[in-house]
Amino acid sequence: MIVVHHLNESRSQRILWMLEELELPYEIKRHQRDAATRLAPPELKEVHPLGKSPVITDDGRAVFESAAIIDYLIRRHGNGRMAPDPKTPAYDDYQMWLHYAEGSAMLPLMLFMYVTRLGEAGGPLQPRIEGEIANHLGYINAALEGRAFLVGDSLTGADVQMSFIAEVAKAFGKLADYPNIAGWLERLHDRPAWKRALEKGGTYNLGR
Ligand SMILES: N[C@@H](CCC(=O)N[C@@H](CS)C(=O)NCC(=O)O)C(=O)O
Repeated sequence: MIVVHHLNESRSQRILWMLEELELPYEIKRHQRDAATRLAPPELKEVHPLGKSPVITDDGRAVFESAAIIDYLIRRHGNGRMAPDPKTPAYDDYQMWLHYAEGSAMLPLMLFMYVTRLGEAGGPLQPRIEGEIANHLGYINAALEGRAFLVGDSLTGADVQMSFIAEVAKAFGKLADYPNIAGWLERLHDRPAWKRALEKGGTYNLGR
């Protein structure tokens, strides 16, 4: 049985969504952020030493890091669904999106969150951070021009992985100039599997 270690209001929401899209049986083990620090509780380190979420267990081992989990679920349990054929250029695109989300696009958004907490002291860093956010959101917005999904004509793990970038950007009020991202996110939110995952995951207020 696949077990998802789900931290409230976190990246593990996209793993619940992924599992709902694949209609796989799974269990949720819930972990609660510390109300003051927003950090994960120490017991998550018993699942994997980093103590981060998402982490899943399956077949007696832990798999961590969102993109690796998405890739694992699709390869091991997808039966050909939600990823292009590995021999096609579409698969290369799919892999690039999987890596790009946390490898590049998330960084300026995280920096924005932390530097904003510094108040005035963080001011000198903000123009550079805003410039990078615009660079990444502009790129994603252009990639979605005239497209329903990031790769091909149907939902893939790339959309699931990249959705969190859009979630965070929206929570930080950064989507006004990026209508393709905003529309794509809205369509993802309309999917029955998304709604089921949200119901199972509980509160999902990002940006705090
Ligand atoms: N790049 C990792 C990030 C994992 C991560 O930082 N998760 C956050 C939740 S969104 C976390 O566990 N935060 C609590 C903490 O750091 O204690 C992934 O995508 O899995």
